[in-house]
Amino acid sequence: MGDVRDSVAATPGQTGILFPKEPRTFGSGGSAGGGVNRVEAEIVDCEVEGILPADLDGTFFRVGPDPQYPKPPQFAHDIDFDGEGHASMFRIKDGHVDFRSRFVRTQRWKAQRAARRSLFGMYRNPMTDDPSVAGLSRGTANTQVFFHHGKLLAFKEDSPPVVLDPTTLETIDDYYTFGGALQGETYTAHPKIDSETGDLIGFGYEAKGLASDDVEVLSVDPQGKANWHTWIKLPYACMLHDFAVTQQHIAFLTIPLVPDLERMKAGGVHFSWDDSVPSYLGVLRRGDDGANIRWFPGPALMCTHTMGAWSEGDVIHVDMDGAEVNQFPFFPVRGAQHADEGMAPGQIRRFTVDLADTTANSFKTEVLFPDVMGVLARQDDRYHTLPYRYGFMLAFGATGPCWTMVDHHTGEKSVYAPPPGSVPSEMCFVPRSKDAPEGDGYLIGIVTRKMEGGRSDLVLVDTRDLAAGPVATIKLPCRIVGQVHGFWVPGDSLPD
Ligand code: V55
Ligand code: FE
Repeated sequence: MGDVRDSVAATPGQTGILFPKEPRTFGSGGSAGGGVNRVEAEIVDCEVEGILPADLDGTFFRVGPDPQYPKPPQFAHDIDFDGEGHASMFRIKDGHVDFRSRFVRTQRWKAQRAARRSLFGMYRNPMTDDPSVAGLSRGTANTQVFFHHGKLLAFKEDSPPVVLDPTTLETIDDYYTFGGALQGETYTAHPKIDSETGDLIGFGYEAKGLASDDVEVLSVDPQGKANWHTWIKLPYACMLHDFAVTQQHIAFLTIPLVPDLERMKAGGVHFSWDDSVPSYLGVLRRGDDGANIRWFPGPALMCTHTMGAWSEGDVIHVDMDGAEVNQFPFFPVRGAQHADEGMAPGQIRRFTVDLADTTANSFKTEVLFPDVMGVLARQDDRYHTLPYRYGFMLAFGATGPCWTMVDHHTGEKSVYAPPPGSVPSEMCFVPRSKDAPEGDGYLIGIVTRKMEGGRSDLVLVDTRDLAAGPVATIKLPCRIVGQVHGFWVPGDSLPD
């Protein structure tokens, strides 16, 4: 056992638990910094300003990274994406809102809890781990949550899902493989639910080990039973954060962020930006053998999130947010220590391929709504796989960050811009009722009040009039844990 100062302190000379103050460090600023929360909270009957729709019944689940322990000094510059998953939920029913948050009890969280210190080194770099954790899952479950076949699944794209109790957020299974159907080591944070069949279609990349170019595809039915499984080879190993599913096809757009074993051996993060590779759009017919995937090259683009996707016969359309530069500059340029300079927000990009055109040798792409700059594209989740009309984005408007809704039919857009000093997180669409038309309902999400010590509110705005501002504001007495993504589950599919 080494000197305790080597293991807990990111600040030389510090002997206890203390996160470093320096910017761009893991947990920078600690308890005062905003990026560290660590409070597992419960509030029965939150304060509500305004009127919650009386028939609104469901739970808004969300998850994000929350550092459990500071890293030792040599890893103190690790990135935020490596924080332990901390899930939270707002149960809304009969005009009442109950809030709860819990760290996900991942294998990693439990090992660190027992040791009372950080044991996992840099982001997705097992070469930097404490030898005592060899063989444990590195997954943090910090990226997204989905509810399917009665299970609340928490995702991190480097590991299999973790199952949580949808009522209490207690961890039920820290390594869920869909009953053995998932054969590889990873599962995406962005599966899709087919609105027609209820199937959950997902994939894992780097599925056969660190830096592998193998992708596993798995579809399970509404009972969680596998109904399609296949393997795909990528043109090059890379980050595949999201994908697209239509009624006929699945599609992957490669991101030029590549797993970099040299960087990992040197104790760095998992990915480097490689500007020598193009992006490829790979399209595979659903149910087909992965060997039959067709790859179409095109300009290098970094597209992180799918807004919507559909097929018309042999033509597939995929809408994603993305930019022509590295949007994650904390992943440096390959062979260099420095990041790419251009930290540009994304635009909505439509990718189109006609599979009937046997001469097609590249994907077509165009920018939609050129004046909308943003990230974290979403849609009415009931329209995954189908032609769709409305998209949502966390956009950067004239007055700062805002929620923007775009109408692909009319070309119109509408905006909810919170007051100055208020920073919205990603939003989630809530249908007004089970059978409400597409896009008719509410946007729900956290707004952080910077002038009130980072206090958090959950805001509900009506999609019929976003500019009118919140219908209801669920007011919390404190800052709550941050998030990457959130997911709405209607009450009738939740246990009582
Ligand atoms: C993303 C987030 C991640 C990650 C990879 O938003 C990609 C994109 C929170 O962790 O590991
Ligand atoms: Fe994501």
